[in-house]
Amino acid sequence: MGSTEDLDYPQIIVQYSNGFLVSKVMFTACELGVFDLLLESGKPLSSDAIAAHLGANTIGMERLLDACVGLKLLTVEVTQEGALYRNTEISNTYLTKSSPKSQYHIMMYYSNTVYLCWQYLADAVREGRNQYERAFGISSKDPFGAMYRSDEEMLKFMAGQNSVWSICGRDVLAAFDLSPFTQIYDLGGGGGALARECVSLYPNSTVTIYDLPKVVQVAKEQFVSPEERQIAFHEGDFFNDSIPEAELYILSKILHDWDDDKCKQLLAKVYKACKPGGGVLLVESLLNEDKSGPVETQLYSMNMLVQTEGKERTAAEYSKLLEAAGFGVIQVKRTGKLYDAVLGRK
Ligand code: ASE
Repeated sequence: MGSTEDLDYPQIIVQYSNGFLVSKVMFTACELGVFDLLLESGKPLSSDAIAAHLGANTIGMERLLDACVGLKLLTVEVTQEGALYRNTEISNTYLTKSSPKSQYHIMMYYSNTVYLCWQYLADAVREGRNQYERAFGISSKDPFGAMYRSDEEMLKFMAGQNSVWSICGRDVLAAFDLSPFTQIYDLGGGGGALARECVSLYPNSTVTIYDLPKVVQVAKEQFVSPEERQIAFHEGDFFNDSIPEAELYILSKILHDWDDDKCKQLLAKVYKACKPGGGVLLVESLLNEDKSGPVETQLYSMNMLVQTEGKERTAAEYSKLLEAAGFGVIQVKRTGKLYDAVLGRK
């Protein structure tokens, strides 16, 4: 590239046009287990060996591997026995299933669920609403009813959301000193990865994951072990059921699912339940005040349009919602990562 852009070959247009091809190559290599196999094998492998191990076609696999080399997700070394492929450090860390920082599950959710909704992005923009009816033939009235349309879908979503906290959880929880709060509720805490980060960072805290009964059931079965004594559960629907008293409520990627009215309704309930001196921590990806970026957040906001009833907001917009519910002394911390933190006090 460079400052003198060739107008007959506009880099930005080519790059953006190919963006979905790039995503799908990475998602597919993950899904087929390419990175897992190369990690486990401990030595570089030929495309034929990889294809044989993964039960894939040799021609297809060689092409996928070469594209991964182009994307710098693999490296290739040409030897007398032919080309041998190995993972990069980034692939070992983020693209293998077993890594503590694995992003595998969120990629599977993007590739197999989010991707299908994005087929109808133009319809979403025309209509201003999510696209579950077109994508899956199910009612879009209740977005979480649609997102949790099967146990399998719910599990994929929970695992996907969990993987984000393995790389961003610490930053959002360390944005403020939360050590004065020991009794914490994580509303919509799902698979519990953020709760786990919280009790590890604040050893005197207990975190109760408040979520729908079927979410809590799966969280107990698959994500949180009974040995994790500082993590508890509460089954309920936070719009329709009562919210117990606590010192701190975490709403992590909750408000972005809902319109302003629903957000105000929920925050008013949280304010009522909150102990005096307590607070609410919003964990969200913040838009710039003029909405000029960050581009990741703008794209997530498009995703909220196709998948939910919500949107990504600016710090001022979250502050207004908090103030409307009664919260004062609102502090905003941008982490420089995907998710930021906003703290309101009662
Ligand atoms: C939600 C978060 C997500 C609801 C639906 C979702 C994510 C994907 N689908 O609360 C994670 C954030 N990623 C994107 C692309 O928005």
